[in-house]
Amino acid sequence: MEQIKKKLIERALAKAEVIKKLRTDFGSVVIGEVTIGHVLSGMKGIVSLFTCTSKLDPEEGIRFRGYSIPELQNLLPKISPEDEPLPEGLFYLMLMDELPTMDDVMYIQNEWIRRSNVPKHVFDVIDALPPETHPMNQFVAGIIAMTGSSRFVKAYDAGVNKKDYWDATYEEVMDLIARIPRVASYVYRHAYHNDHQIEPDPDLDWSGNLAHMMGYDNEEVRRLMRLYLFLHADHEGGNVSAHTTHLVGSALSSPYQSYAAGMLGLAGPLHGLASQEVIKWIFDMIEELGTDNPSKEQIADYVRKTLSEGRVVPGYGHAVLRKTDPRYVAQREFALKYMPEDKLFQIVSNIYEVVPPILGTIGKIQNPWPNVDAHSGVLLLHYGIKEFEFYTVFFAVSRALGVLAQLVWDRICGLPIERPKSQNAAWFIQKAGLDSPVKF
Ligand code: HAX
Repeated sequence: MEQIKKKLIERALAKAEVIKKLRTDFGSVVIGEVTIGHVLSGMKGIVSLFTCTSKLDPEEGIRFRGYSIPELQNLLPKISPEDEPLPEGLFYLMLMDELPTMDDVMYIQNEWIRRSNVPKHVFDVIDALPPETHPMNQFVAGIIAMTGSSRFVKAYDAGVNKKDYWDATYEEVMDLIARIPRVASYVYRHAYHNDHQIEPDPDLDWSGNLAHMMGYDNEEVRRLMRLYLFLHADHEGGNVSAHTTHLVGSALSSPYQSYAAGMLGLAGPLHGLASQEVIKWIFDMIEELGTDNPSKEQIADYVRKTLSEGRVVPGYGHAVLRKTDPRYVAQREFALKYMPEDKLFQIVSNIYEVVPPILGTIGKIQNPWPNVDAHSGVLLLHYGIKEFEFYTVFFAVSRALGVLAQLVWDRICGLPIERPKSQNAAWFIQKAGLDSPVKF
């Protein structure tokens, strides 16, 4: 068994035993109270999932295996001191629960290069789709087209013992992550560059290769890619993409299937598609106002108009966070460093000043502050990646790191099929003691 797997399972088995003990010996310990409000407002706040890769604090934001974003910007290996952390290192941290050395990062990077070959029929599937098909749909089609090479399905069909599910899952997860940049960039070139594809460069890191295969060979774009793919990798277990990947995986669907399902959730406008919606909303505003230098008053009027039309202001609000998203802050710092004069960045900065006070006056909105999606698009645009419908694909590439590291842990811990109970309206009405004017 290769070294990383040996090390993983040696440490993980002891932890998995503790999780099993919690289930068997402490299963009756009460950890919360579920109300009708919880169920009918999207189950927010119910602790009902086990995730070990990261944890989200409403005030502080995300911590990956205990480390905040600024801490990891110092602690994770980088190509050079002024660069951004290599996402390979974040994956190692989430999987192994220890900070990687540069050697560890290089091991992961070389493994992903070794496994990165994508079967030709996957490209045929993407080619068969009209180029105007939304890039997220093309991307997921490409992922699903790879299920034929599922190592998990092969092992399951061969009758593998359930205690070894994690092994085939790990192998498939490593294949999948290795192949993802090739599929994503293929979609990009299919959708926007007349199918002129660019071969991978084996000397580049995972993020650098994505930029390269898309057609961007500038070192600053690579740096942005590293930041982007680091920041979007995980946001604990309850968000739609992570929860869906876990849920589908709990039926022992393959990692390809589980990840594809999760990414269809990411493709919704209240989740990862918000990154494209933000740019669309800004461009619509510029067009409607007839200026690319709108004043704060003009922006405020446009925000009020958006709200009066019963629409959301994209990039603002969050189901858990109650402060400015540290992922927004990290991207803002990047912009201040590399593109402070950028016109759209200045609009984004003005929106940041204008939107929270307006949303804050609407009592029902729990969090008026910007989330990760409020900033990502403007960085991509600055470097010429103007096809904003593609932005969620970047998010999907990054999100693979967290949800798939967690899937390996789900299998190590032997988590069972997920199956919460639902009830009909009559049950809730009876529980509430409500005298309903209509019969259910
Ligand atoms: N603009 C207008 N209204 C908003 C709003 C916003 N940015 N954020 C919340 N609201 C509204 C909700 O639509 C809801 O209205 P109703 O009661 O009429 O349904 C009300 O305020 C209460 O919502 P909430 O409890 O504060 O927020 P939720 O947990 O229900 O929703 C969302 C969280 C992120 C979906 C929400 O804030 C939103 O729609 N934001 C805009 C879209 C967005 O940026 N999504 C990306 C989120 C981050 C992410 O997952 N990235 O991938």
